[in-house]
Amino acid sequence: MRGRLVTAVVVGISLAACSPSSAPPTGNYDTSKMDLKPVPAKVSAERHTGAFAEGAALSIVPELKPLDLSPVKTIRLDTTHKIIEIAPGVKFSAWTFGDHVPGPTVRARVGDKIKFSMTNRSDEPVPGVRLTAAPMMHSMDFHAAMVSPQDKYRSIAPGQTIEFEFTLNYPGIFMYHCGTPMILEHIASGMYGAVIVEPRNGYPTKVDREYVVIQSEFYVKPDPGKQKVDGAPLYVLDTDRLRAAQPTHTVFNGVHNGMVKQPLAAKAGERVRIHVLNVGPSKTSSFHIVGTIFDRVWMEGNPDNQFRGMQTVLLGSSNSATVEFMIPEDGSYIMVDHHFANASQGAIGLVSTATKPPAQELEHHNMPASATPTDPDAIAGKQAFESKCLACHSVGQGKKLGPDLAGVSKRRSKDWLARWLKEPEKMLQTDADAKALLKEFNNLPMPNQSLSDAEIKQYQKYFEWIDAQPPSSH
Ligand code: HEC
Ligand SMILES: [Cu+2]
Repeated sequence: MRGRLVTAVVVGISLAACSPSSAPPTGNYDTSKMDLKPVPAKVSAERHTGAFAEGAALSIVPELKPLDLSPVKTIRLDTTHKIIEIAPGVKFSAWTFGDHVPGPTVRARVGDKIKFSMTNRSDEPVPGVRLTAAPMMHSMDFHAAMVSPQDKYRSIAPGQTIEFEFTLNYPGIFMYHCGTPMILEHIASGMYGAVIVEPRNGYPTKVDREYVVIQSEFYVKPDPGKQKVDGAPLYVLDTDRLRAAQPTHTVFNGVHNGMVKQPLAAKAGERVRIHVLNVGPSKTSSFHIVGTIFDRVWMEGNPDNQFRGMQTVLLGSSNSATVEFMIPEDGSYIMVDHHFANASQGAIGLVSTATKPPAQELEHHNMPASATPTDPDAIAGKQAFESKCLACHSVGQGKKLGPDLAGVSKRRSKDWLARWLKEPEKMLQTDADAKALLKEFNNLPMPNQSLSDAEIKQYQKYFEWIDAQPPSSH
């Protein structure tokens, strides 16, 4: 997908010394040398009309461009209201920075100055679907900055522009987000991103690949006003679920199972660095990668906060970590929030050595378009399967994270399947066939899908219908 990415700056002495305890600190923590005298912000009625995101230091997740060496980084992130697809068929009325969710990643290093500007363009139609939420006030809060929030992070009205600048004093991965009340609603609507600040002299290690993974929650419900997008229901923020901290989707980089469909590429023997930010707004992340161990973990993205040999990193809301690990052999290494209730809501992705992503055809129906069940239960089962199960299963296209389910109604009894769908975790403890399956699938337990008996019946009807099709159709 792209050339090898090698961190350009390597400090000879810290490499030679190798152990962080004998290496000089990578941050310069002398506060007398920090910029603690920012200039006042400027708010104007000038409306910017060009691109919604501008600046050489920006990249779109999961990509991370190499460091732009200029000491002053001019960036623009305008706010928009637009409809984004957070899961197959779930079109959500979002609020954005730079017209992306998550917003573009800023990459810079300690000592750099960020010259930031933002026009509130929430009143403009954006390309694509024109049906968007009402315009409103927005603001920008950079965790990477040390400035007066009342001055720099103030809310601006649609059509207004705010400009301010700040110097990066500490290395790390810092969240940015909208700080306009209700902040919870602005974050849950999509207004967040990351600033990655390298140590002044670069990182102490070299890597072959570098990526950004941002975890966040969505809380959505079908629009009570019954608005539609391309014939499908429009989804809007569910403020009851939001306040109860009960997300409907927990995702990496803005899309349910997004990096299962498009895995992060790597090769056997390579060293990979991932900058992980947990946005929340309300859940923790237990970030884990099945099949490898984090050689180094830099909490909050600062190499001075180093752990070695970790299996999982616990990140509260707005916490971050840079993780580095080796890819031991060919395979698909599964990134999950090891709090599996979150993983089953979509916080799953792959780092894969397969040139052809294993799950490329996810969007497409597995059966010819003409083959559609007629039984209402089987139809409901098919639809539910396509939105909830396709991330891990195919029908007739081979293994993914879980088995190919073609033939499953023949190789398992009705009763076995019903018990499995109801309580896979219990079956994995008690049933020999389930245990064997778990072993075959890299000890990744299928998360309990919290299915009702009625839903289980629908899946079973769908599986039975598949297995009744003539073999040529799948
Ligand atoms: C996060 C990935 C994941 C999701 C999502 C998932 N499964 Fe699974 N499933 C697995 C894995 C992995 C196995 C293999 C057993 C194990 O390792 O626990 C499995 C096993 C199964 C089996 C047994 C297959 C066999 O050959 O006996 C069935 C049936 C099944 N899943 C159905 C479903 C259905 C229906 C859904 C959607 C409601 C679903 N799964 C969602 C990962 C998943
Ligand atoms: Cu906002």
